[in-house]
Amino acid sequence: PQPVYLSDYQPPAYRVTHTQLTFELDPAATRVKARLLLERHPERETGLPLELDGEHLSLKSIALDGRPLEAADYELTEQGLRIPQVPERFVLDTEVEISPRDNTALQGLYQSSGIYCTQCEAEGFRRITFYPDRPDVMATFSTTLIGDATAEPVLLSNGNPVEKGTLDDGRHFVTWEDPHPKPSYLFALVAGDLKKVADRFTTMHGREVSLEIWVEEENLDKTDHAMASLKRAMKWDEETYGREYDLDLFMIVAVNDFNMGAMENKGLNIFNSAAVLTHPKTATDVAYQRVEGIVAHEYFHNWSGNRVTCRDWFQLSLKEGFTVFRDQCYSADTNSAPVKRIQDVSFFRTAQFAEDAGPTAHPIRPDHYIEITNFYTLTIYEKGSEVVRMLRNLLGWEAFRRGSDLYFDRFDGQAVTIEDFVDCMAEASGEDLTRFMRWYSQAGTPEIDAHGEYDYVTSEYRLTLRQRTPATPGQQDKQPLHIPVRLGLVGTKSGRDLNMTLGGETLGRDAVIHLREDEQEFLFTDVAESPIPSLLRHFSAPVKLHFPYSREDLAFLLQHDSDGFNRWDAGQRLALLALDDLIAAHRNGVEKVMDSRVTDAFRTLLTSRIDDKAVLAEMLTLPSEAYIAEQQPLVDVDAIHAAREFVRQSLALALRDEFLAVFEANQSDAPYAPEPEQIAQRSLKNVALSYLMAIEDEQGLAFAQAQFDADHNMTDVRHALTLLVHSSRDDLASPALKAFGETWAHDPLVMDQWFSLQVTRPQEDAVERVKFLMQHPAFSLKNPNKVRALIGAFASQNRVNFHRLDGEGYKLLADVVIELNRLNPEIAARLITPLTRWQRFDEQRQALMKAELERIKAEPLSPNVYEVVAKALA
Ligand code: DPP
Ligand code: ZN
Repeated sequence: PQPVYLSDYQPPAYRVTHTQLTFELDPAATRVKARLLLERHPERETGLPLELDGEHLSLKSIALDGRPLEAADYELTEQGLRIPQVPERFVLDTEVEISPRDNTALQGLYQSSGIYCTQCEAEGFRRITFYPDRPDVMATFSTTLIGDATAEPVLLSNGNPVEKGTLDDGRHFVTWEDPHPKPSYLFALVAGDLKKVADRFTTMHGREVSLEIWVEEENLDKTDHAMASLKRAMKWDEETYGREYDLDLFMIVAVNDFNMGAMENKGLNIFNSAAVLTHPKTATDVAYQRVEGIVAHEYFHNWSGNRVTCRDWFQLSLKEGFTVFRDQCYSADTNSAPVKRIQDVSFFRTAQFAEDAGPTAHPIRPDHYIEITNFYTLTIYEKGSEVVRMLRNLLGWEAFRRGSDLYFDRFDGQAVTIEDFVDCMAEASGEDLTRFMRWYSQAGTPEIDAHGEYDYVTSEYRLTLRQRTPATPGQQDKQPLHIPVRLGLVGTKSGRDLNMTLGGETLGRDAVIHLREDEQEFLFTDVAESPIPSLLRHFSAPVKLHFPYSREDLAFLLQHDSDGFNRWDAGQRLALLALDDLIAAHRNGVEKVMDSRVTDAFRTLLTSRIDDKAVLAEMLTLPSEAYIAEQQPLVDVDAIHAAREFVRQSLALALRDEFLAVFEANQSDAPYAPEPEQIAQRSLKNVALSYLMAIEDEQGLAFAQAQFDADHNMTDVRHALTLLVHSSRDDLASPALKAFGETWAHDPLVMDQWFSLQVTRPQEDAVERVKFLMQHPAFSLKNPNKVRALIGAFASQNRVNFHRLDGEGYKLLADVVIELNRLNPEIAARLITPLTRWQRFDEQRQALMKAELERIKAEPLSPNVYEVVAKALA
């Protein structure tokens, strides 16, 4: 397969001004009639051929300006349709046949549990009809759906329903009109036997909007939270960004088989059921928060993505980075802001840093790709969001908001580029963002080496910052970036932020300094006492920061830093230093000794009064094995696991009574609500229970069993069950697992959790358990949620077993990838990720992992899987 290059971009030769579609639905033989009004693009020359994308389509008829075309008038290829001679303006009619039932790739039109639905981003529309399937072709759409009145009582598409009726043969139809010009990737249809929950929203200018969530009948009681989240998000976007909804109807549909979390189709968002359905008995707090975030994310796309869209797929982060930033801020405003930031950064530093350090590293705006679905990545989304966040912080909220207004205003109804966005920000603020633009083109995680010196005689503090970005595939030389470093100087005597004066200018006690060159020195004068610097507060830039903190420094910051985020981070750094020693001890076969400074720090945390229980729960959580691995030059999964378990057990032994007290103080019988205070209390209680279970304390076991039996809410039940299943007490685990599996056999989303918690078990038989569970009647390789819950969770969260030295974990993953490559290439390509990180492991594992990659590469591969495997082996 050939790559596509950003530098080759040209506007399309012809654009579509209006698209009229008629679907006659049938599982194996759906007919799609398309009437396209086409005209030459004003920037392109006359006489060019018309090239339309089209895959897996069987052409039944074709006519130009009403005249049927002869076979000699056009060419059909695997990729589409070409008509050498067309007029400047014309009407093209085509009719094709497709088979939704056989579409296991879940791109284009497919059936999920009997429901017809679509997924067109990025290039799925070409599996529905012949079309210039690229985001810079924006047309109004009118869509007629014809279906069986019994099997498909509900027929939905984008926009507003304008006509409905019954045909002579008993079938019925609905016609939808979408007045907003949109690219084909935002097209959607849904048809089937669905039920709706309806509500209303009145916009800031008084538009009455009907809100509908469509689900299978048995899920009607699981939509409250999504609906409440939607209304909050609509209000938030009006208040925060001045963005108002623009149709009379907004619909969300839940489907069981979906490659992504959800999709922002105009007026008709289609969601993975996991990202919309909640009920206290079936969804955890984490799931509730995820639903809220995704509902908001897709809604926000109505402006950042739909009204203003991307010129080409290289600009994907234009809509995704900005929209992730918007949804993160929304969630921070509606829940605990510090915890939201801690969780986002914690995930980012684990997963995105790993992506940036691996063979698939790419800039936020890539310059080439083979398969665009491989680029829905943490770099495009999360790093893209971090870059927008830096812009907001550099410009200040007000100038940033002016820039955002200008952007929406100037480019409404257009398909634009990342430059267009940043130019609006520069124009609205007067800032020069030329160097800042490098964040979009340079891959890799910048590292800052910092050191500081305090001069008691002159009361000066000299801070030196040096930046470097390691080479990434295809990008050897790196330029210095503009890195905003937010900091405070914490006095070692007072424990307070000291006033900062830099170059004669008073900065205050919390400020941002700007690193633009390879190396810069910052001389702070009149520093009242010897300070410890608190750097990169709030994670002010997506970089790795190295500063030679002593453990005493970190313990001090953990207590005194005024920035909650950095207080948490000091605790993480302190734990990492202790873990380093223990990893070395494990490797060298010497006795492990717990660092008492960590124990003391935890004791202080457990006994001091911290108002935000959710933050406290995060502070009591050790860095994950994956994050610890990120810090090691060579990953030793067994040593990391052993060291982390040793710390957990040591803490539990030393602080048993304190954990017990925290657990008991935070029990509650209050009816479940996904409210921040309750969520905080539950997470703190459950963290404490995890420690008690780390030593299989009798009382801990009793609490876990009682929490499972009480069946109060899924957060507590699932946590208790996980602890039991991950313990050595099979006598307790087996009956609980069995009972849970039987109770929830009918609920696919709960069964996903049942699968995951079993395959993340650290015991040695995990590979065999995955294989065994793959035979379970509730499992299916065709359902992406099941694949993620079973194989994805095993490979990414059960590190000791995935990396088993007999290579069985790798082999299992490769077998699944090979099978999925035929069924669903997008999911197959995603699943390979853990294997692509082979360079990080010892030689024996490297050889085993590479052998599996080679075995995959020898298969006839989809472009998706080929691209990832080729990069991994390059
Ligand atoms: N549905 C995916 C998202 O919202 C792709 N646009 O991020
Ligand atoms: Zn998105």
